[in-house]
Parts: sequence; structure tokens; C-alpha cells
Amino acid sequence: MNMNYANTEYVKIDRQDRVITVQLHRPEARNALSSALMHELVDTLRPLDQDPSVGCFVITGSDRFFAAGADIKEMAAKSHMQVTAEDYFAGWEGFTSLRTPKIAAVAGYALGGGCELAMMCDIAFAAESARFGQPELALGVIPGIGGTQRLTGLVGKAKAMDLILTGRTMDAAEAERSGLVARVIPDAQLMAETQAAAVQIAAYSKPAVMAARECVDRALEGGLREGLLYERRVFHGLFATKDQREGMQAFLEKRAPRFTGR
Ligand code: DAK
Repeated sequence: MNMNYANTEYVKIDRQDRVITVQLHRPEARNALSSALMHELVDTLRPLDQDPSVGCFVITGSDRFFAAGADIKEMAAKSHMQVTAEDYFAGWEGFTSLRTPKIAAVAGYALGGGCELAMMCDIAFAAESARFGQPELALGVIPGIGGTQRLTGLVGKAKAMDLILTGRTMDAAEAERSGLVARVIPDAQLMAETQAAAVQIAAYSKPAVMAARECVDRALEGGLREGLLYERRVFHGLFATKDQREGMQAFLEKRAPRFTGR
């Protein structure tokens, strides 16, 4: 274990070789995503994102709550003028623009911005205790950190409308059936299984992993024709890396590849 990185008030960091685990830690507010927490998270991850020795991020909360949404106490008194002038929550783009893959490991509540945070990650794994929902209409607003867009892309219009318009929560099994999460895992094994996946991802060539996730994102964000062309061009580009030579040569020589990120 290597603990070079400082913990901040709301963000606890653990490093195991190439995998960085980030635990949101604001238990008194059920990990509500205040601006301070958002900035700590993004500021902590940004330099790690640039570090070639870091291959994957795991984002998690506590065993009872991933995050209970945007901070209602912080938002309650804001005026239209304020949220517009601040471009309130534009700072989350600093999280989505990280290029290192991110896995959300969700136990307990992932509501509002918490559900949106899970969807901002490349993969979400749910413990059996996980509960997902977008209850913003109950507060007189709508999902504001990508919920209407990403949820619809992941689960389709029917389920997205059901969740957003009723504000109900869905359990882990429904979330997996609907395509919101990739796996449902017993609570006791959530972190071990997530770590194993992160180690697997981090062992690959980082440029190739970054290229793969960007291409998959294109499938949701653009049209099919554009996505296919983008994928092919990025695929071509990987033939400029040493890792492509090494990965294919290792296969031919029946040995494990030694990726260097170059
Ligand atoms: N914000 C602030 N504080 C919160 C909070 C939140 N989202 N969730 C919980 N807390 C605080 C509670 O107020 C309470 O504080 P104290 O009373 O002790 O001072 C403390 O955490 C413990 O809460 P509970 O007593 O309620 O704890 P329980 O374990 O019994 O229940 C719960 C946990 C997660 C089921 C419950 O706390 C809950 O329902 N929380 C609210 C969930 C929610 O409504 N989330 C959606 C938030 S809105 C935007 C537009 C909209 C948005 C964002 C941006 N733009 C235009 C840019 C909206 C986004 C949202 O996410």
C-alpha cells in the first residue's frame, strides 16, 4: 500500500498499486454533495488523472449511503440570479472530464446528485442494499447534474420518466435489469469485487483504456455513423503506441504483456 496522497475533509483516499479508491466522507449529511465536497473531489483526482502510474479510480461512500444528493441546505436560499451567475454545479464537468476510468461502488442510498454521480462514472456496481432515485421534483426542481440526460441514455425513456416523474427509488436488482448498474454484489463483497475489476482495468495499457471509454461514451452522445467512424479512427491511432506492439507480440509469444503506457 502507498498513501502518498493527502486526505481532505470530505474525501478519503486509499491507494493500492495502480488503483485509487476515493471514499466520500460526510456522514452527518449523508454524503450530500456540497460545493466544497465537489471541489475537494475534483482537486484531489485531477493530478492523479495525469499520473501514468494510476490506472483506475473507485468512487464509493459508506455502507449505508453513497450520496443523498446535492446539498439541499446549500441550495435552498439561492436565487435564480445566483445559480446562473455561479453556473452552479458546472464544476462537476471537472469530474466527468477525468480520463482515468472511474468505477462507482454503491451501497445504500444514491439519490438525486448521488445517482447522477454514479452515472458520471464509467461503470457502476451496486451492493444489494443500493437504492437509486431522482427525487428532485419533490424539492420543486429537476435533476440538474445530468440526471435527465444520462438516466434516459442508460435506462430508456419509459423507466427514466417513471423514476423522475414519480420520484420513487429502485433497488439494486431493478437497477441492474434496467442497465443503470453493471453488477449487483452482496454488500460484504462489494469493495473486494470492485477492487478486482479495477485491478484488471488498471493492468491494461492506459492509453488504450482511455480510448475505449471515450469511444463507448460516443455511442450514447452522438449518432451511430459518427460513433463508428470515431471508434475506427481511435483504433487506428492506437497502432502508434508501444503497448499495441507489446500486447499483440505477447499474445503471439504466449506470455503476459508488459504495458508501459507508451
Ligand atoms: N442535502 C443536505 N443535507 C442532507 C441531505 C441533502 N441532500 N440529505 C440528508 N441530509 C441531512 C439531513 O438534513 C440531516 O441533517 P440534520 O437534520 O442532522 O442537520 C442529516 O443529513 C441526516 O438525514 P436524515 O435524518 O434524513 O437521515 P436518514 O438516514 O434517516 O435518511 C435519506 C437518509 C438519504 C433517505 C434522507 O436524508 C433523504 O431523503 N435525503 C434527501 C434526498 C434527496 O432529496 N436528494 C435529492 C437532493 S436534490 C441543479 C438543480 C437541481 C439539483 C442540482 C442542481 N441545477 C440547476 C444546477 C438537485 C439535485 C439534488 O440532488
